[in-house]
Amino acid sequence: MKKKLDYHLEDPTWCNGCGIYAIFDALKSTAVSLKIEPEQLVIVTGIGCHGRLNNYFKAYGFHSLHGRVLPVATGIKLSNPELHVVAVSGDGDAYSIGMGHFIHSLRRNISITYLVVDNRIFALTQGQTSPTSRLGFVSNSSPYGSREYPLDGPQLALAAGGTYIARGYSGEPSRLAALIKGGMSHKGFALIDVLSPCVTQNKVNTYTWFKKNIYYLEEDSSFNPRDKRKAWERTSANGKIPVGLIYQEEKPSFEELVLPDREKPLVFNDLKISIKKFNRILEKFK
Ligand SMILES: Cc1ncc(C[n+]2csc(CCOP(=O)(O)OP(=O)(O)O)c2C)c(N)n1
Ligand code: SF4
Repeated sequence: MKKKLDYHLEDPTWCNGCGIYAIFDALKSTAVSLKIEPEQLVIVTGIGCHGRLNNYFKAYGFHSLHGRVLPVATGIKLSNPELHVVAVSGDGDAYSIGMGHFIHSLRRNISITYLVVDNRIFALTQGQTSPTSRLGFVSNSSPYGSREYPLDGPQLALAAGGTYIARGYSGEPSRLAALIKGGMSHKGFALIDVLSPCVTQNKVNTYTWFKKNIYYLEEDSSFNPRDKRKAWERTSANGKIPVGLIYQEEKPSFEELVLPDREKPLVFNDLKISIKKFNRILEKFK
């Protein structure tokens, strides 16, 4: 009898109502529908509330440094391209300290699924303005209202050569799961920026606010996610926020371009090292 796929490790402890629960569940249901065994999946997280996601998920996990999710995920993917690598960041982690890695991962088109938990605030550190907070947003770090214009992750991804660009909403878990599934099945870098209410620190961008301020691209027959110009228009327009698949194209992935030049990915190499030699190396680090 075939065993049931089970990714449950521990019950999460995010605040009741936190949008990250929906992302966690959507990732689990995607892994089930793609029939991914826990040992075939690696989840790399940054530092923030989102960073606890891999603590609760039965798969390989790497809780990395703030803003350094993508270099770690890149190393894992190149060492063993057979693994599914999912990277998870907050909007601070991805679009502030981790911005350089974000842009370079996009242009390289490495096959990593990148989930950005976009709650428009630095949540774990108790509520500071983030790169996606709106102009005038009042927080602990901007008590008189933010004087910085926000950035748009999907729009930046489009400009940087992204090949799968989507925006999800954690208030719509089944649509979110479909976007994650599309990203995990895509060859190349997949960004899913997820609008995700932080019910404790952000009292502006609530579920009610998002419901009023988003629309679904799949309900608009004039939109085609293969049309880059249309995708640019939608991500740069003022007004309601587009949710859904924004853009997709096919292009060779980084691992396809890089690995045929080497003998084999690292993980498949037989290290052929004797215990004696191994101990001699260890001695050097004492
Ligand atoms: C190098 C470094 N700088 C700053 C911090 C402090 N810090 C921890 S979490 C965090 C921001 C978290 O915000 P975000 O990435 O949006 O994640 P969230 O908590 O909202 O999920 C910061 C600045 C850190 N841990 N490491
Ligand atoms: S502080 Fe915000 S982001 Fe963090 S667990 Fe609570 S609701 Fe979620």
